[in-house]
Amino acid sequence: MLSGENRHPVRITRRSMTAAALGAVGAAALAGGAGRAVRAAAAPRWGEPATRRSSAGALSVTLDTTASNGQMMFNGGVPGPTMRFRPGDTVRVLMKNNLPGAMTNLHTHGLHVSPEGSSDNVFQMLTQGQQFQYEYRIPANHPAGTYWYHPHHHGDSTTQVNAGLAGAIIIEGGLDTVTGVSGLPERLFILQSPQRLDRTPTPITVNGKTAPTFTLAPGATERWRFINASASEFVQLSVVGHTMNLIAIDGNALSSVRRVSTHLLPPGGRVEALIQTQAAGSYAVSMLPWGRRPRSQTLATMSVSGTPVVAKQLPTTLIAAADLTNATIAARRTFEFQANRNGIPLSINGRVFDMNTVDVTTRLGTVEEWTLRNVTQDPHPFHIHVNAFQVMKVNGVTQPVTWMDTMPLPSRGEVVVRIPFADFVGKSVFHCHILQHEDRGMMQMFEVVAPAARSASEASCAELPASRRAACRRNRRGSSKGRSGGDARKD
Ligand SMILES: [Cu+2]
Repeated sequence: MLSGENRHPVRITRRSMTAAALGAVGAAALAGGAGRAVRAAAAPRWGEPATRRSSAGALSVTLDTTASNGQMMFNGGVPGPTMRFRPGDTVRVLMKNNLPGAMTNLHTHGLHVSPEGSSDNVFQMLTQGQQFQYEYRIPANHPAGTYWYHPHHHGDSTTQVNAGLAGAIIIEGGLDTVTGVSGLPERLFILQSPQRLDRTPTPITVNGKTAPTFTLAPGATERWRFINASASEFVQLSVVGHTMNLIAIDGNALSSVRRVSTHLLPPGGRVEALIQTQAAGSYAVSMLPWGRRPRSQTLATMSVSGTPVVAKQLPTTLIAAADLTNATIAARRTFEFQANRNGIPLSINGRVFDMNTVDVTTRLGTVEEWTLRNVTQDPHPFHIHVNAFQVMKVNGVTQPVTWMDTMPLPSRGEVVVRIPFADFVGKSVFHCHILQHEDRGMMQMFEVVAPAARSASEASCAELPASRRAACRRNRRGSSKGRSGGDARKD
């Protein structure tokens, strides 16, 4: 399944990627640093991928993956089509693998759906020429918000995401009906970082374009959705001269608007912000230098011009979020994200990902508290499939109620999260969302089991003669601990 000859089947030449990534105007855009607008005449016009919207509770989409000129495409485009649907819908995606010599599959990043069968099952693989019918049953109470899809073939995720395979998912509802958000025009920024073989920085593209421009009237208000669909770039977002009024992080509405001047978007992360334009002028939507990364770039240029409009009242209160501060904690676990430990380049708790090993077993319907410790200099974005989590503490500091599915672990820092394992049993994964790290094994498998499964196991001890019951239970606890990850403790 992970044979070496299938690892890097598509040859991406420097020349082809340079052409694809830079285009005729890319060099000019690169020269324009953060905070400075690029020359409008040289920049491409704003554009967004086509949208496929559900109707009568169903959406059916075909995603045909192909490769040419060093790019990989869904249905011939980068990024792929945007899927829009509603809680309670059934979404069917017929995925076709026409990548030469490559295996692939599909992950619906952030969706709270079953990880089994034909749903968000990252263990499903499609060989070249194969097609597979995915079917996602979206729960009626699924949080509305911004999600995305991309291949998750372990060992090849970086190549395929870098080469262009990504697309947006928008679940309608939630904030769409909140006063101050309802009815606002939307703008979607799918950020991608096309790969070059020599690893020199390539410009981050927005919806497949390098530094596109758009025009808004002074005083206009828009709802912007950002998706960091790059394999490894941390994007310190900023809109020069403007406040970002954050309303949602990942697929989760905030309880109240957060007014910020920058927001760190890790690879895989999403954020929604209301932007109200200021006086006429040209403003960069920028990636600013962050941490040890000096890189900056104008992602897009907003031209504010024309007849001013009366600025709308921005909301303050949004949607109250669940708070697990007082939840009953079924288990506490610690995971260390490690580099160069015992000869292993990248690991979690000393292990590299093994397709045949369940590292963590959790029980359906419980909440666990995980301490995520980054003992390396590099930040690692923690992402867990199927279940979002509440961020409790960052480096010991208690956080306002915030739900995420992709969380940067600070350099040599520690994050405490609480994860409800609700609704779905089955095996899935958590990992670093720097996909190079994931491909090299900074990932673990977890399995959510139904309470009945554990009860049956425990009941088998009860059936034994009294003299052997205690030893049976000790043994079961021992084997359960050995297979349930790091240093699991039960409350
Ligand atoms: Cu990492």
